[in-house]
Amino acid sequence: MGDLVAVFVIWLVAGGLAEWATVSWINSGPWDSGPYFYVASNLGTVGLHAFDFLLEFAVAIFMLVVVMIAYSAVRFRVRRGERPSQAPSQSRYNGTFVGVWIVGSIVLNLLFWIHPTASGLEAVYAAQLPQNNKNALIVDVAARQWEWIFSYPQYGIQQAVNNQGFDALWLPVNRPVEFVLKSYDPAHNYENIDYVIHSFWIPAFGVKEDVVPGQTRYLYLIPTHITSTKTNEMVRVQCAEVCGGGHPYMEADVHVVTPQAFAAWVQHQKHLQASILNLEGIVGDES
Ligand SMILES: [Cu+2]
Repeated sequence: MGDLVAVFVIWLVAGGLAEWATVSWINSGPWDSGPYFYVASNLGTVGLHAFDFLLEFAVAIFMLVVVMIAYSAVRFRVRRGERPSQAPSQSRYNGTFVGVWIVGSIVLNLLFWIHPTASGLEAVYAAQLPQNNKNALIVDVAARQWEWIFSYPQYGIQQAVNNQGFDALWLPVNRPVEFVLKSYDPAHNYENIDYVIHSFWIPAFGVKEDVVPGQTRYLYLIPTHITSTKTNEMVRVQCAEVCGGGHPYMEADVHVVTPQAFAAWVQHQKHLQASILNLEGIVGDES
């Protein structure tokens, strides 16, 4: 009995210290550090909280195992020169302990199924309901071999590009976004072309959705922090389904900016688009 109390007290102290270190790590510095990866959306935050919660439990259980092993190794060891009959009794099994451990594990797993598993899924499903994404910014995403093309139908932008002409995804912070995902090639309307499956993945947003030929898929999320690919590589669109030779390079920069900066960017895109259409002679010269 004395040994059980001793193990419990040591576990309280050592486990408390480990827990304190873990929580400090989780909460260290700004939102983008800590044990989990870079998170910048409402969906990513669900995963972040699940990870933090499970880590705090895992640390406590890990410390219990470490304390039990260390205590037993020291307290019940056979000393030098001691005959086994003089040493503390050695046993291989303890039925009560095994029973308690199994029941405890089952109870913990059931609790983890409720939280963070079911509660997290509930949060993710709720985040996908259109009524929870009022005034959403619509971004049409065309996945082709090997490029992501972003159109903003509400703003008349056909293909958003940066100043170097590469596709770029710009989003205002804290406004819901509705991605409309399709796999097709708006630039080359070949007949009999075999379009392939791509996967729309933005690591920092905690989402990945397959883009399947012939299907239109919808994905809602809310960017929660002003950031960009330059700040952290996790903030980028990356194809996550092997789709041919250019698959690893099928990426696009992402910029999450203030509403004001987004409005300015929209004007810039419209201007860019008008000058490109002019160059191509698609829009007649008014002069
Ligand atoms: Cu792809």
